[in-house]
Amino acid sequence: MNSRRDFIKLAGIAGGAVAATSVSKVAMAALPEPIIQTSPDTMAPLFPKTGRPYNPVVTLNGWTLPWRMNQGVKEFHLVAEPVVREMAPGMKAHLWGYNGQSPGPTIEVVEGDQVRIFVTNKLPEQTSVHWHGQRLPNGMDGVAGLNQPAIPSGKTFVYEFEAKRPGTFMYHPHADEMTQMAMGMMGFWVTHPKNKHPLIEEADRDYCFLLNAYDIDPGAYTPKIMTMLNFNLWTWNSRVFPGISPLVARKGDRVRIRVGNLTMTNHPIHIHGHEFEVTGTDGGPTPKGGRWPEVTVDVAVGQMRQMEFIADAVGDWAFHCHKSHHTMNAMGHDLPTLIGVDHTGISKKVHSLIPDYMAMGERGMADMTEMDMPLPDNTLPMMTGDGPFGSVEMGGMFSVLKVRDNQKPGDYTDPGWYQHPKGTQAYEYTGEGLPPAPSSARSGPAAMKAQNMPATNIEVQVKKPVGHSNH
Ligand SMILES: [Cu+2]
Repeated sequence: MNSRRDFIKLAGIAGGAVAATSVSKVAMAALPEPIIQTSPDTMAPLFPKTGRPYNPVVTLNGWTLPWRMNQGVKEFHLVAEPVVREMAPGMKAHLWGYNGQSPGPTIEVVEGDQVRIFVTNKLPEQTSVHWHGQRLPNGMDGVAGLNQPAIPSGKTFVYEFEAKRPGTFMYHPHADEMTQMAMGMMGFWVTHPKNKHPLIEEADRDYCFLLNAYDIDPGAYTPKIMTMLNFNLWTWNSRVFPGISPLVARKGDRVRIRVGNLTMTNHPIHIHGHEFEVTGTDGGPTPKGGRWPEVTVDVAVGQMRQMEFIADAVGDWAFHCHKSHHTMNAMGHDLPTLIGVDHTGISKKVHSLIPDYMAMGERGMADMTEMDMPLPDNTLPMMTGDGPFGSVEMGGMFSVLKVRDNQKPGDYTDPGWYQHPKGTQAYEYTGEGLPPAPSSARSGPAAMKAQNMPATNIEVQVKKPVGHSNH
């Protein structure tokens, strides 16, 4: 939780005039000085100094954009620009984003706020910003060519509208969208309710992040923008495990987690140790009759979901996408399955030709975490993460919900590993007298008689075509 300097810089100018390039169509306003954030840390929530009060959100490995109040209008300044994003310690990506980071900063406002957003384009190509889920005048909707001319390189456009409904939203370009979203241009938007809302509870902890994905070859820095499905970095706010901050809560807290999906596939987001309800989407708060307990919610492309639960179970609980390939980093997909294949001798022979050769996956892939495999510069191990009991064997879209009795309200710092009370942890059995473990190898009943059955069971050896793309 550092790098608050830029916030202070803004506090110093709030309410005062700033000498900057003027925007002809907004006569009363000089541009608010852009605030840039270069740290990938999770920043402390930004409590509003002006306007209506609310309990702010915490953007996972991100931050909230400060504003200035100008005659009752909240003014923000977004700068679309190339950025360097650390995806996890050891790997940096050259992305496009806003104000120094990908994703861009979270914009937080209150229902009924009049909002003015200056968007300066420092990209090498034109852009625009679409305000996903907002009710606004058609000309503010941001679809280049349809609602407005695209913002040329080097120019600043102004968007202005009232934040009409409370809820969970996002923003992203609607100009050369495929390229610009593959490069990381997106951000979160939260509109808090103006008054006590019958369908919106007050949360003690309110987290938000976007699901995104990149295809960056090991050793490279720039995403391959033509990739449609076969991404190799499945990210939350352009971070992969173990670079994703834990979600911290005090026992008994009401926790809200807001998630939006801007990848090219769905993500079943799964929590351990708790059940949540989906209390809202980008369409608004979910009516009470449409809520039920879940431990996994599928977030489809272009959707947003708000999960809510009482963090009543202390511990370190995994929180992740349930697609097992999405909790891996930088993996190649073109490897054959080698479980059960005996490599004895082969490795040695190949090794004499290729010194770095390693046979992988003979017993599964967990060996990967123990291999001292030489990695190219600027990539991450496929599965990693040192937990208190060894490697967590994860990557990608994975984090930990840390619930503690003594976590102070408003404290988002990592409390370290959970200390299990004696007798509450799985352990190795070394005693005698195991209960019987019957196993079934019988064939099941058949609905119909099969024709041309082989005389005896044969083991089927399937050679799959290389490369799969249907995640
Ligand atoms: Cu996923």
